[in-house]
Amino acid sequence: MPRPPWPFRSTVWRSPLRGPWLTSVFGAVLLVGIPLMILTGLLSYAAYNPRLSANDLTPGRGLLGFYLFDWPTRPVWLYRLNQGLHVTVGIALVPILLAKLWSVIPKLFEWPPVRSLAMALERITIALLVGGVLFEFVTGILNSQVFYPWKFSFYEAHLYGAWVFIGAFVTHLALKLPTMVRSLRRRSLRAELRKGIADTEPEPPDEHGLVPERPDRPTISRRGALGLVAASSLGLLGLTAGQSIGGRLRSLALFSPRGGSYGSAPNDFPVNKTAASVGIKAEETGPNWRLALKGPLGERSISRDELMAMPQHTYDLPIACVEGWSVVATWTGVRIADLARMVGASEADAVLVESLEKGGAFARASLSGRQIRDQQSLLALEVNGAELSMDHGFPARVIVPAAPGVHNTKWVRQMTFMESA
Ligand SMILES: Nc1nc2c(c(=O)[nH]1)N[C@H]1C(S)=C(S)[C@@H](COP(=O)(O)O)O[C@H]1N2
Ligand SMILES: [Mo]
Repeated sequence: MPRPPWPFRSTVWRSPLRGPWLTSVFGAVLLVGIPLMILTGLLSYAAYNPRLSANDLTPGRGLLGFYLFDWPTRPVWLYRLNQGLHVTVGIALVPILLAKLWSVIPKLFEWPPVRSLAMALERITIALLVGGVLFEFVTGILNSQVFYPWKFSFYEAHLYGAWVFIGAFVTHLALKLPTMVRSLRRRSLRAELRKGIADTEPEPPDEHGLVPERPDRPTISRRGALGLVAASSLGLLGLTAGQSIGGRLRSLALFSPRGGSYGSAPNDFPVNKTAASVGIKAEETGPNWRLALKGPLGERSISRDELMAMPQHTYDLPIACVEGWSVVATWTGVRIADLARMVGASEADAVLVESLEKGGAFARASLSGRQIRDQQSLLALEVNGAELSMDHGFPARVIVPAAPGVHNTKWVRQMTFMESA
């Protein structure tokens, strides 16, 4: 038989650390982490209430929306927790994922690539698994960094990619779980963590081809390798979590693109899209601004002074962005339910909220009947005891408990209440 090309030679991959036990240790961590990613990811999608037309960014989702439900408004920190976990844990899983891939490199370069039908099926699963996980992590992380170098819609691609990955993940789990449990039983983690480099022996030869035929001498102990991966993961966690937890930790969130300053004190918290960047002009938000309300009783046009004269309510509510950052602020304004009543829409199932912003994916959003009727759902006029700043949505912006940040439309121009969406 001719010699296989370079990466496919079994003599290329010679780390004495590789073996089913090490792979299974990383696998066990991912077995906790990946299902958490899947769960919070699917919940995040449901939180968008994509059954309301203005929110549907995946027109072709078909059966993938089978589990969608009416996203609740309590507890108010629900989306904040969900998305904080999704993004923070996702970033912290990167070193573990890379270590796991490193540990199985010889399997990815088997030669000949396909020997039987069973092997062909296994390799297709692996291709979807590895391709899927890399696609999901790369698109997710770039999105959390507010960086969109591609032409496709993140929202659609991340959802479709997730389902491809979920299918491959479940298959992989069913095939490998017994091996994982067996391999973990063979060696004690505690004993391994006591061994230095001098005692680091290769694992016994295995039928999976992870242990090299001719192992090199170790350049790091297994303990050292596990420690390096764990420290990288915890380091990333520490440098990310502050963007969702807030307080003093926020200044540690070096991986958050939403650091820095956003105006003077009460309004100094992260901004998604400044007024200037979306072309909001001062004359549109000045004394001539009117809020248009539409409902079964017809149309009303309301000035800001008239809104200020209505009963005002104040609640502490988070803005929680899909990118993972969140911040709790004290919002004051009129209840959306009170606005609904003014146009005879107390029973509305949905409201379409439109911004002064022209075009742009976030210029409009729908809220559900439950969100309209929640007494903490506000059209806010003030934040933290001060007038809303231009960047936070002056003259008026939506704030709804437990909703994704993107549904808290800023610079509101018009609200259309509908009996049936
Ligand atoms: N009109 C309009 N409203 C908007 C946005 C926008 O770009 N345009 N961004 C949304 C997103 S994605 C988030 S996370 C919140 C952020 O609110 P903030 O900028 O006041 O912190 O506003 C939401 N409302
Ligand atoms: Mo957002």
